[in-house]
Amino acid sequence: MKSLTRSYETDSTAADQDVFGRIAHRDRRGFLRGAGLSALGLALGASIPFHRSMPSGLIPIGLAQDMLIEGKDGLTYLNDRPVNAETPAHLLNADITPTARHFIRNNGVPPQDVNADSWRLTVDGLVQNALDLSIEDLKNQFDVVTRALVIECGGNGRAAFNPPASGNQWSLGAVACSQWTGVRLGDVLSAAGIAKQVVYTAHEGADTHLSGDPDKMPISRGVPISKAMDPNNLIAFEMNGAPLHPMNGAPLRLVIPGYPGSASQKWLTRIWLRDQIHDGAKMTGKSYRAPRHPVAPGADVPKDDFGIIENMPVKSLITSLQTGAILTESSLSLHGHAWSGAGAIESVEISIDFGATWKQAYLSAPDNPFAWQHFDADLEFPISGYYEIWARATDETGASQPFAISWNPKGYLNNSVHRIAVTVEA
Ligand SMILES: Nc1nc2c(c(=O)[nH]1)N[C@H]1C(S)=C(S)[C@@H](COP(=O)(O)O)O[C@H]1N2
Ligand SMILES: [Mo]
Repeated sequence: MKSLTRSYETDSTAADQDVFGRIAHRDRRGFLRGAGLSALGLALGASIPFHRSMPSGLIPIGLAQDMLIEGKDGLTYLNDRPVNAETPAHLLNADITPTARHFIRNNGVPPQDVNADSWRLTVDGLVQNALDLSIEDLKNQFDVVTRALVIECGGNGRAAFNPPASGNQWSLGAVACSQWTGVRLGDVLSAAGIAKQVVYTAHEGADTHLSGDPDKMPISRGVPISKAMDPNNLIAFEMNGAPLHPMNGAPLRLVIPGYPGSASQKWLTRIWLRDQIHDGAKMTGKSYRAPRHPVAPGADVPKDDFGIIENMPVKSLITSLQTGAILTESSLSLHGHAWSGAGAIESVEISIDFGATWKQAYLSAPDNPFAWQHFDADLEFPISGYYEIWARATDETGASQPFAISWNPKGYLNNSVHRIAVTVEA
């Protein structure tokens, strides 16, 4: 937990909002009120009989160690301001990620007013007719579709970089495949009428900058117009059959699968069509950029060698057990998921002998493009001892997962082979 203590020391009201979002508030005397209280009770595993006496700015010790956000379960919190939390891989075993297990990656402070009835989305810039739509308008004027779509943060896997890269030290769990319901982004852009000069989209959300400066946005990214028109992109108002979770962009967000998660603007208020590559917050400098060619770990890469990250790489995740598992039988049924921003997964292979031999896993077809696919393998361990289970996916372009990390200065795109260590005591 990086700054829970610090933020409570400097501004406890803001800290409460960061921690609990809009679900809790302090009353005039500084006591915690509202739904946040039950979340707090939940976090501590009990109600708090003397909560009325709990002064403002006092960090409940039980919470500082295991901060919980209502509606989230089992996440590991990397930071509280902004909130960043990932899901341990072994808690991602479900084929559709439950909302409670969908990671949170915030760059700023989520908006307080997230009323779906009054929410507006503007589509403007180089369009024939600018649109100003309510969520009801979206539902009434466009096809409503449901798709299982992967969102993965560009920095997922950064914690394994050596030399380390600064930024959230994600291990493996800044990825999820929820079921999203919404309208196709391309349909809405077509309705606005795309001018022929358009090359890029620009996305804006209602969250605010950590500095409190209203003129600064925490993040505003875009995608090439050709990517924007992919029929798999959604403007989503539901996840897993319910309204979006407040931390995942309620009431409206983009879901642009295949690209880094940063393209999927949360709390979406505006899509602006531009005749140049968007230059909003975290579009410029080295944000979400990587060297166009492989570089040695620790290399100092000239600025001009960086390119904007587009498709996310092929990747697999073993989810049915975690490192440290002790197996009391010599056989094991393994389960996990595989995905790629470049297309469908063609195969997943498993090794239990440090890559000397590989066994094809059974691979499911995707529910729809950009849904993750699932693999199953029955493994047999010859004798008791220490084993590593390795998983390696290959996508339809022939791309596979490397053993070493494709090191880059900002710590993006780590898709090295997933390894789990187990001990067999059969
Ligand atoms: N408005 C807004 N949209 C945002 C962000 C943000 O901070 N603000 N973070 C982005 C990043 S970097 C990622 S990886 C995804 C994460 O989505 P999730 O928090 O729902 O998992 O949201 C993206 N959309
Ligand atoms: Mo991200």
